[in-house]
Amino acid sequence: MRRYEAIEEITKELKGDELVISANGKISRELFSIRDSACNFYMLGSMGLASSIGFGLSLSLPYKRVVVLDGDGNLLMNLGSLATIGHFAPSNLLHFLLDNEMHASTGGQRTVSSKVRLEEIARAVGYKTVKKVSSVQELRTVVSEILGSDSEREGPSFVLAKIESGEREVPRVSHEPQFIKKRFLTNLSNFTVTQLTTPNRLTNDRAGKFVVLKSVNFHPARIYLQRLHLVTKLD
Ligand SMILES: Cc1ncc(C[n+]2csc(CCOP(=O)(O)OP(=O)(O)O)c2C)c(N)n1
Ligand SMILES: [Mg+2]
Repeated sequence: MRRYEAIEEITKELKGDELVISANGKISRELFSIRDSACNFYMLGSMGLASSIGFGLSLSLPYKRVVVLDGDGNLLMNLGSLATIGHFAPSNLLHFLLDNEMHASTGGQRTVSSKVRLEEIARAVGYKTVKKVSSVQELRTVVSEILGSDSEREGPSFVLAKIESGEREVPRVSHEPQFIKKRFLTNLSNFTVTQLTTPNRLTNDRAGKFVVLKSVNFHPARIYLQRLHLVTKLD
């Protein structure tokens, strides 16, 4: 299974409103070429941070599914993020690791993931569902189990997909970083505003999310602070 096929398989199962945070390099490029969307947040340059950003989003937006498309080089650069995710264990976070045991995007320099059992680390730190797959068929089964509409699996989930080397010629992400951020945040605000049931605290057009969260029984002050933090981080 190649990276492109793995991303195709994962995105096929998405309903369309999940937030997808993709690691930098070819992972983002291939996602962009398979399915560009306002729900995608592409890392451009900032290696290692897809899991941290996905984690922050999953905590701040517990009613949203957050999908992280990570690479072995990316995850190894920010391994502490696994422990943080395992500890806080957001049930709406799905973490896919596209593991080709190398930094393929920059020429194939080896990483240590051929020896280091990253799925065992994920299990040890507290991910609730951990799977390892190495074929398209296996990935398809696991993806429908954890992403499918009748899925009752509790996250965070970690799926390590072993992939072969081999690149498709895909264009670079042609959006500017500012555009990616703005489109992503605007889409989130639109989504939450349409989901409002009791807009009692809607003080300005950026306040939508904590109103929604209040209506699903999360402490509004806590969520509001997390949300401000998120906006600050992305600004
Ligand atoms: C701090 C930092 N170091 C190096 C790079 C260059 N770089 C971009 S993508 C990448 C490799 C990513 O590897 P991996 O996550 O395994 O994804 P793959 O390319 O194998 O799909 C590297 C080294 C960078 N962007 N930032
Ligand atoms: Mg890699």
